[in-house]
Amino acid sequence: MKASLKDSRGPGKAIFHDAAIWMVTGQGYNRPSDTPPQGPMSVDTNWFTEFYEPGGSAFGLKIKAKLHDEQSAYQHIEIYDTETFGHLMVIDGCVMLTQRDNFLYHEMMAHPALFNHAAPRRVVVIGGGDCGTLREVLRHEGVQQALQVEIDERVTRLSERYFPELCEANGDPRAQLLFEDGIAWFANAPEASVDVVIVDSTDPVGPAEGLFSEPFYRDVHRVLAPGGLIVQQSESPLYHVDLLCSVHGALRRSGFTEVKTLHYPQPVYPSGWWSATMACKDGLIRPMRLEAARRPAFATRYYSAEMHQAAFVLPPYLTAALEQVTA
Ligand code: AG3
Repeated sequence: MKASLKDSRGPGKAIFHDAAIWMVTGQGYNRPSDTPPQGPMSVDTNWFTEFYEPGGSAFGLKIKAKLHDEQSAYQHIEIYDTETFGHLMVIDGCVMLTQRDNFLYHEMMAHPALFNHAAPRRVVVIGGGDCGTLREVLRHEGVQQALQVEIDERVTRLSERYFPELCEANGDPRAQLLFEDGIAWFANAPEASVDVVIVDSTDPVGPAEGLFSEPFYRDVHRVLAPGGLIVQQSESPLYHVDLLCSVHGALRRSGFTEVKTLHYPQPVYPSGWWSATMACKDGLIRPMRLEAARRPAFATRYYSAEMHQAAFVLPPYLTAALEQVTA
């Protein structure tokens, strides 16, 4: 099956409703094209809702206050305080993370790849400007260098202010924060110099689109050392099967020898169910380091060796779709 990354996606629009509710709608991935709401929002009537138009669904959070609103050089960033999910970061109308549930995503973006790799020492996170993935990576004692390459410094600066717990490891001497384009960074990085690459991006539109493409994957393949792994956030296993198939095909065509998708809940994203796709530079994805995964030297809330194993078990419809993918 051949699927285009651009299938049925178009610009969305921001709508003001009763001056209290901001809705973002779109034909595909949502992109606001209107002015964001101004001024304080009143308690009780305010909700932030991300409408996912192609799925005919939405997820909303009751808002206590809007804490920040800015147009950075790359995107529109908003921070809200919610009634029940703590702080919420929204980029271009799409929910990025909340304080309450980001552990699901961040633990599953970091720990499966790091426990599937034989000895991860050099890790690069692309995107991930909120630093939540970086924090999980740095929990692994064997990691010697963790580099985060985020295009938009403002995301990190706002995370330091509104999600300080995610940035608590940023001062770790093994951590390095670069603010530049991850695609360009990989194009220039030396061959065989990285063990694990984690792509913690926004949806595959706008600045992140190139992170779901073959030229980028070919560079990642070259930069990974033998035994190296890439893991990429790969959207909803319910809504984005075409994208998942496309990512599998593109990774295989770029030289990756085994590609596997894992899944986990993420209530604040479209459909509430999310995925990451992992691929290895050579050979097969090796089984996880079971003893280490069973007794990690750090606390986790969602990740466990059993959840890791379970996350790779796919429902039959998804297995069937991915089996159709030809490299
Ligand atoms: N990465 C964003 C995943 C995409 C969410 N999509 C959406 N809400 N439409 C999150 C960054 C967390 N480190």
